[in-house]
Formats: sequence, structure tokens, C-alpha cells
Amino acid sequence: MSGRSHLCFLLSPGHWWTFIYITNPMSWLSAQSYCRAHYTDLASVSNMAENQKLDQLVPTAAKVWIGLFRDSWKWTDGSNSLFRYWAAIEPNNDKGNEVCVAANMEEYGKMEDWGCEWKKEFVCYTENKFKKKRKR
Ligand SMILES: [Ca+2]
Repeated sequence: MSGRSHLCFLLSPGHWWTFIYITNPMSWLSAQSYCRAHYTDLASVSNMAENQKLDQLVPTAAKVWIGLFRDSWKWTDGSNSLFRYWAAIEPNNDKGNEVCVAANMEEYGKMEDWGCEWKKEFVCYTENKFKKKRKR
């Protein structure tokens, strides 16, 4: 299908994680709704290894919504990861109105706060605890 691509990786033994890159630009809230309806949520990026997966998946010129937003910075999926990878001068809360976070792939996924109403491509995730496949 056009409009999306994805990348699966093993988070820990038996624990798969998939990032799904959605190329239809949406506001952060619409992107969150879309991810929750079709996958688990907007992507949480919890460490440099996951940031590198994001970097592998999303083309360099893109800025993509991820699951981080300001409420003293929280991940929308409830993850308590303290990983932050801010770009220089970010978060700057420009015009006092920047509550949602995009990863700037031109800067290897560094994070920038943005007004949530901007329409951007985004990355969802889904989580699969590995089930042993039985051969039939
Ligand atoms: Ca900013």
C-alpha cells in the first residue's frame, strides 16, 4: 500500500516493536487518533537504538510527529521514558504555542516542539509480544 511503510525490530527477546511511517500529513491530534485506531499509538522513542530505527525508516527530508507532547513532556502511550533528543535551541516553545513534538530526520531524528495544528507526516507503533508459531 502506498502512503506508509514500516520497520519491525526486536526490542528485547520475544518482544517485537513496529514503527509505521504514515505519509499523509495530519495535525498531531488527528495523527494520534489515526494511530490509536489502526495501531497502538504515535511512536514512543525511548533510547538512541530506537531513534536509529526511526532514522532508518523515515526519509531524511521529513519531519514527523512522534508521541511526545507537553504536559511536562509526556508520551501519549503512557510510556515513562525520559529519553529526549532535542535539536539545538529546542524546545523553545516559539510563540508560546508549541506543545507537540516532531522528529526532524534531517537532523537524525532530533526532537523539536511545534504547534500541534501543523500537518505533518507521522510515525505510529505497534507492539507484538512474540507468539511461538506452531508448524501445522
Ligand atoms: Ca520549537
